[in-house]
Parts: sequence; C-alpha cells; structure tokens
Amino acid sequence: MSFWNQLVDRFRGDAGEEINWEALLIEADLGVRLATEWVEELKENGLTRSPEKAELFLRDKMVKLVRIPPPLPIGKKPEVILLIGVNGSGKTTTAAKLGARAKQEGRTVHLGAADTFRAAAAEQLEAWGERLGIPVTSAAPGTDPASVAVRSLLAAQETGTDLLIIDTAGRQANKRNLLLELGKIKRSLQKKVEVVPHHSWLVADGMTGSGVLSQAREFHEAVGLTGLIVTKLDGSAKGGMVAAVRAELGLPTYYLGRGERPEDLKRFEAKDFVENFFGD
Ligand SMILES: Nc1nc2c(ncn2[C@@H]2O[C@H](COP(=O)(O)OP(=O)(O)O)[C@@H](O)[C@H]2O)c(=O)[nH]1
Ligand SMILES: [Mg+2]
Repeated sequence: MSFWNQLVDRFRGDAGEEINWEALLIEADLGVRLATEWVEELKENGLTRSPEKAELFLRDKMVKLVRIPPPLPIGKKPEVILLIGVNGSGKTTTAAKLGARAKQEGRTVHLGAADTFRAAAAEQLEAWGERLGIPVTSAAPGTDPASVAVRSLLAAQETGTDLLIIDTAGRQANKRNLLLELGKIKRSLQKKVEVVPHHSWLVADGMTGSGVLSQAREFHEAVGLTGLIVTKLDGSAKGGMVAAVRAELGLPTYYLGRGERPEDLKRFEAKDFVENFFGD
C-alpha cells in the first residue's frame, strides 16, 4: 500500500467519521501553514468526505506548487554553487554527486573544500575529487574558509572551468559562528564576482522531516538561500517538506539524494515526486 493510502487509513478514524485532514497533512511533513491552507480548500470544495477526490485535488495542488523554475542565465564562467547545511546532512557527498553529474554531462568541474573546521572534511572531498577526476582546492584545518572559497573561484576562473561547487562546514563552535562564517564566504566571493554564488543551496536530510523546514527558515534568514537539495530520501521519508519549504519560503528543491553513491542524485521532477508521494 502506498505511503499516502497508509496515511489515509490511519487518519480515517472509526466508521463514518471524517478524516482529520489537517493532522494527516502535517504527518506527511507538509508543515502547519500549508496543511491549514489546503484543508480550507478541501472544505470549500466539499471534498473532505471523499478521499479519492481529495487526493486528486491535492495531487494537482502539489504538482503546481513544487515545479522548479526555468534556469537563469549564468553569464561568465564559472557557475558557482555554494552548499550549506548542518553537520551530516550530506553536503560533501552532494558536492561529489553534483560534480559527477556535471562531468557526465560534459562540463568541467572544480571543487572547493571550504569546510576547514575538521581535517577529515577536506580529506573526504579530496578523496572524492581523486575518484571522480575533479580538481579540488583545499587548505589546512583552521584556515579561513572564505579564503579557500575565493582561491577555488580564482582557480576555476583561471582554468576556464564551467562549474565550481563549494562545500562548507556544518559544525562550528556555535551556530552563530557558523552563520557568520557562511556570510563571510558569500561576501568574499561577491567581492571578486558580484553575481556569485549563483546558487546557495541548503543541503538538508529528508529523514529529519519537518526539521528541514526549520533549518531552511533559519539559514535563509541568516545567509539567503536560492534553493534546496533534500538528501536521504532513499529510505522511508517521502519528502513532503519539499512542498512546505516551497509554500512558506518560496524555495524550490532542485535535486533529491537517494543513496550514498555518486550516481544517487536525482534531478527534481515535480510529476515523479508527486507520483512517489501519493503512489501510482
Ligand atoms: N542513504 C543516504 N545517505 C546519504 C545521502 N547523502 C549523504 N549520505 C550519507 O550521509 C553521511 C553524511 O554525509 P556527508 O556528505 O559527510 O555530510 P556533511 O557533513 O553535510 O558533509 C555519509 O555517510 C553519507 O554517505 C543520501 O542521499 N542517502
Ligand atoms: Mg562535509
């Protein structure tokens, strides 16, 4: 039985009782605001008593909401992606996955290891770089991450590279330090090239459910995000928070992580996502 049908069954209550739609949608990680809004619409349209009609209505709402916008022109090379997120969310793995994908598409790629908080962080990215044949700019632990980011940008410019992916730290002595550090990385890059990073993507662990929405709120407010990559959706998580983040913050999800290998990164497709969410 599909994830959605299981939820409907669970919230159906005793015979004759109406489904608690609000609780159901919140359980599906759609967030309180979107759940409330959609339940209102189900009521207005008189659909709350018919799970089949409600599902069709919600499928349509969801597919329209989560569609990704067309890409903006990048201008001068390199296109720059800055990956942001809490520790363990999958940033470094995602940097490698994005690099592998771009390389496969025939683009040249450079990686910037701006997580200088832990020695293992740069080593992890360097190992990926070696495996994938992608050059990496890194520095000794404790080096100013903004300077590593700028060096990676200069290296990518010099070599005429198409895509630069910058990995950052998720852990710092405290959260405030981390947010300050991310802000400094962005400003330092912008001193070199005003329009970079073109993308500031939050990498968030889909297993944390509604935690993705609260992280997105916090990072968006502090450093400004342009989108998300939701990882670890190879397990039981169905990714309802993708809709919640889009509705509340206007941030699209561009990729989904579905495993640990370089090829386990799926470009987000609204139709596939909705089919996976509700079941075929
Ligand atoms: N199952 C699964 N594991 C993932 C995914 N993305 C990352 N991981 C794993 O999550 C752990 C933390 O990833 P890492 O990239 O080091 O996170 P970082 O701290 O944000 O850089 C590693 O064991 C990764 O292999 C994913 O999409 N699915
Ligand atoms: Mg990392």
